[in-house]
Amino acid sequence: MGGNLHARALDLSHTAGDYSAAIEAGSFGDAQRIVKDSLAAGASGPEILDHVITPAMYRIGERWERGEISVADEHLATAISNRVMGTVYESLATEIPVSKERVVIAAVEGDQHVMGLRMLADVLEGAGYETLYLGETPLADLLPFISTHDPRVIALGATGPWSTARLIDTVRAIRCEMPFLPIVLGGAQAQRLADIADDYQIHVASDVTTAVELVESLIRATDLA
Ligand code: B12
Repeated sequence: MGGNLHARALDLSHTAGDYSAAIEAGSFGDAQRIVKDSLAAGASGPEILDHVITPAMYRIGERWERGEISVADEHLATAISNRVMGTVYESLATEIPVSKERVVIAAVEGDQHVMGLRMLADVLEGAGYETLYLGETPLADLLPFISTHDPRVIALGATGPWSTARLIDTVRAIRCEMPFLPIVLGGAQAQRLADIADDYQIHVASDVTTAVELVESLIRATDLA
């Protein structure tokens, strides 16, 4: 078992390398084929999202920061990954539904990094949840939206360092109006809030695989309360 897991991790790191090369070369066809092959070889959709597409996108960011690729190259790689996620979604949607509960998913105002949130929406949707995925949303609009749609969980994303204060404001605003609504946070800035998680009763997830388990356990805990 341990050996299999090790082999799988090794395979996925090779796959991530190949996938990086494909999106850096701007080839949707190659990127799509690599992901299809990996799914056919037994990788799960969430594994592809967390361990293939995500690290490849981080590499795009590093290369852009070093001036090795242009903004246009980054946009192309992002667009390819968004298209490939459609293929991953098809594999997720075949899994047996575990819940029909509603989850609202949004990026905080001023943060356009939404790919991780879309991954979360896809994986939850594939597991049978009803997801309302908004992308980046002004706080003034998010609060009434949550009140109207009454989700079981709200998931918020924040990536850029400029978003930390906004993330805290958003959490405070939600807590003020909805003291018991479970809040799940993700993205690079969310990790920085882990030490104040207890104060605001928030839950921080590092990737979509753990986020789905977290959402499930939060809903179960609310049902028991
Ligand atoms: C693509 C990209 C963009 C795109 C985003 C398009 C889109 N539709 O998302 C665009 C072009 C808009 C963009 C703009 C900018 N970007 Co940008 N961008 C990136 C890049 C290359 C990839 C982002 C991405 O999609 N990653 C893949 C996703 C899947 O990873 P992830 O978000 O971490 O998600 C995973 C987990 O964190 C988790 N997760 C994520 N969110 C959530 C939420 C919940 C609730 C849960 C449970 C889990 C979860 O699940 C995912 C799977 O494991 C990153 C590099 C990087 N390191 O990420 C830079 C990066 C984030 N950008 C950066 C910068 C500087 C900018 C700009 C300021 C550039 C500029 N000068 O204009 C602007 C800011 C725009 C704004 N106001 O937000 C910097 C941030 C610097 C820093 N110190 O952190 C980075 C790190 C690049 C770099 N290396 O310098 N960017």
